[in-house]
Amino acid sequence: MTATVRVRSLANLALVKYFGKRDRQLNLPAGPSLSLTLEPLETLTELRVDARLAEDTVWLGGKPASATFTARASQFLDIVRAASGDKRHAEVHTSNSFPTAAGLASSASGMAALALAATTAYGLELNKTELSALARRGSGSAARSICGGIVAWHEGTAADGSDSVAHTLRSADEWDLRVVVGLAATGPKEVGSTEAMERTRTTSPYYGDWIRAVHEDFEAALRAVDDQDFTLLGEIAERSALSMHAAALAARPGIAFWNGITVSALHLTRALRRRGVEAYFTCDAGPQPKLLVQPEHQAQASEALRELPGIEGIIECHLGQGAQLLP
Ligand code: 2P0
Repeated sequence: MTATVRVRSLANLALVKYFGKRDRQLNLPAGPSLSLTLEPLETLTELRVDARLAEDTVWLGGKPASATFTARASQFLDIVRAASGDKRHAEVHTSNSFPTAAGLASSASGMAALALAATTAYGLELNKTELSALARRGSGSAARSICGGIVAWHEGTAADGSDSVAHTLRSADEWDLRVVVGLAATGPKEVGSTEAMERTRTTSPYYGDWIRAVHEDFEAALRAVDDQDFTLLGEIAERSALSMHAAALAARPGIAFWNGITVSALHLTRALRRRGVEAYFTCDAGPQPKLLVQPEHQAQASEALRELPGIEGIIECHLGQGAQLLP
């Protein structure tokens, strides 16, 4: 039995979205993406390897995890076992400080935490780049949660995915960006993002245009981050989200992640801008609206979103660190 390894990892929010794969087996994206690693959306994971275990056992939020959740963790652990040559099973305890599988990137923080915990417990010494490539195998967006601050994930060109990795563009203390997350419904989503991406890739007439837009938006977002141009970054974030959802809506059958509250939040964001509160809307594979703001407008954006009918709560976020081992 090994000592217990403890890891803390944060979720991330994509401003230029990842939505479409060029390789499903290796989770290789069809385009680059750009994200913010967000405090306080955290996953805490504890893992120990134990020769007495006949199979991996996984606990989520203090309860035995579902068969699906356990199988996904176990498949990821198989990759780590194959790389380390250590065939023992593991006991994993993981918990999220925010709703699981509701479009709040719990798979990103969860798989990033599992990647760091498992490689440490199985004795693999990986640098951040290698860890990002490994985490990507568990969940594409997990490649980004290995890194802190403002993060770029390149789609890469290597067939084995070794260059499809994330890196930090700016650390958490270099540019103080804030995100207000609105909780519009906290149940699991109807269509998982993996399936939604694949259906969109194979059936949406807008998919090709979407991927072309991703490449353009990514290049423009890199310039915005370089220049700390908040207006440009915000405009790109809003249009990337709207384009992604447009492509998904046009899939057959169409995928509608939004609910009425999401639509109201988009209109609210634009009303805020007309009032001089510079907030930008984004949204992922679920109904939760997220508003990107600078510190001086956070209070007004938070108050407006909290008061929107149907919003059950808000989470105020700021940039945080990549996945880290805890003592
Ligand atoms: C993103 N999403 O860039 C996009 C925007 C959802 C919408 O990354 O299939 O859980 O495990 O690679 O990483 C969510 O997708 O999907 C996601 P898989 P993942 O944040």
